[in-house]
Amino acid sequence: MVNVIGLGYIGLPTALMLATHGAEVVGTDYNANLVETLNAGKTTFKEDGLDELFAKALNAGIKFTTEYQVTDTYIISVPTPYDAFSKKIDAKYVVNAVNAVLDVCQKGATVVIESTVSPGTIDKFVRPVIEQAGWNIGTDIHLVHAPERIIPGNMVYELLHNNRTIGADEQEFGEKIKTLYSSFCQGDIVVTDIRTAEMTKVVENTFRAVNIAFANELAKICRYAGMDVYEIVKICNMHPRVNILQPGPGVGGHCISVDPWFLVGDYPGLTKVIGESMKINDSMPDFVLHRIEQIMEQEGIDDISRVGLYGLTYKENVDDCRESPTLQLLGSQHRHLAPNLKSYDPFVENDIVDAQYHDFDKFLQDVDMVVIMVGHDEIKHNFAKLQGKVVLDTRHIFTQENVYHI
Ligand code: SAJ
Repeated sequence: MVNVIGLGYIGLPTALMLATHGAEVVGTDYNANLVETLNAGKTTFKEDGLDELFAKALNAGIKFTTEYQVTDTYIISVPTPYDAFSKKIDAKYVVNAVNAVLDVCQKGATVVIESTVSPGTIDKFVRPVIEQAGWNIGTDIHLVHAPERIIPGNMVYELLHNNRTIGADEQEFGEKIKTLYSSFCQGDIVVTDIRTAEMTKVVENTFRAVNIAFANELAKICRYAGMDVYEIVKICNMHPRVNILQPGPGVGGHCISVDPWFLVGDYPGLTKVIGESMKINDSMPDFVLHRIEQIMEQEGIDDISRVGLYGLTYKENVDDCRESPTLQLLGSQHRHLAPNLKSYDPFVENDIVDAQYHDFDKFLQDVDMVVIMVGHDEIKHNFAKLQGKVVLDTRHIFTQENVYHI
């Protein structure tokens, strides 16, 4: 039996995949409300194909509980936030989960850490906890790190098709966990050591963050110099060895806006490019705010409460608002410039900010200018509804003459 600890964005789909591919799975989460919701037959977030997978997993016998199970294989998939000041990882959820596993597990158990951790976290925080509890790593407990790589919005597909990395102290146990993931994963699975697995995961997200920062910096240069950044990126990307990502209103989510800071926190003197890239991405919501002011002046709009932000999530077609550029913009220190901005998001049912709308048409009625912060399909297919509005499209979905861009 596999006990998956942490039933969030990564743990839940992973548990469901294992359960629908032959493993006996129990999912454990300390959040009793979440467990209750799952036991009531409902999923806790929206994701293509997740409800169908959930139904199949229930049929296959998956169980959800707040209790840790007595078994030989644990997959820990709990959050790894970072300290906003020191930029270092806060490993407390991982450490607590490992401690709770040690309270119940059998000798010889394999503990897989699936949470993203900064390079060295397992050496620094996990091994000491196990050793202090009197367990011998390598005989009593086998440690494995299997970081996920799936992209929110396409998780179910990517769980099945992405290549994976597994880091283990002992090849034999790396291969054992490779076999477990191979039950559903059709991609290649590389087995390496734990520090390499930790580092590759963070490097992958850092690569994307730096590339987006490069695109964002180009957007600033092009705005200053009166050039079209999208045309320039498009043409450059026709070169066989150039692949620049898209500029945008900032970087959100719990991965690309977080993981690179782990490297900056641990190697402050060695991370010039990475640190500056993160600052550029973090500066984009304010850049959008200033762009709004410019356009308002140009268009003769003098009431900021007639400006509405479309999209509160961190990217298109997901309901996740963590670190979202829109929330960064609304929380900006320059917010006094824009105290009454309205907002709307079809994926966000709860009220999370002031002046938030839940009806697209009502939102449009109450604004003269729409700032597209997120390219949800809803807006992509509804350009006609924006007729008569001033539009600032930070995602470059619309290329019509009268649409403004960042
Ligand atoms: N963004 C841009 N321009 C782009 C692409 C993205 O501004 O060209 C913005 C998005 O709008 C969003 C943010 O960046 O705000 C991050 O979105 P994303 O789609 O690039 O990535 P995430 O955070 O949803 O998922 C990433 C993925 N990592 C990589 O592609 C290297 C995913 O594979 C990881 O599993 C995930 O992080 C994770 O959990 O670490």
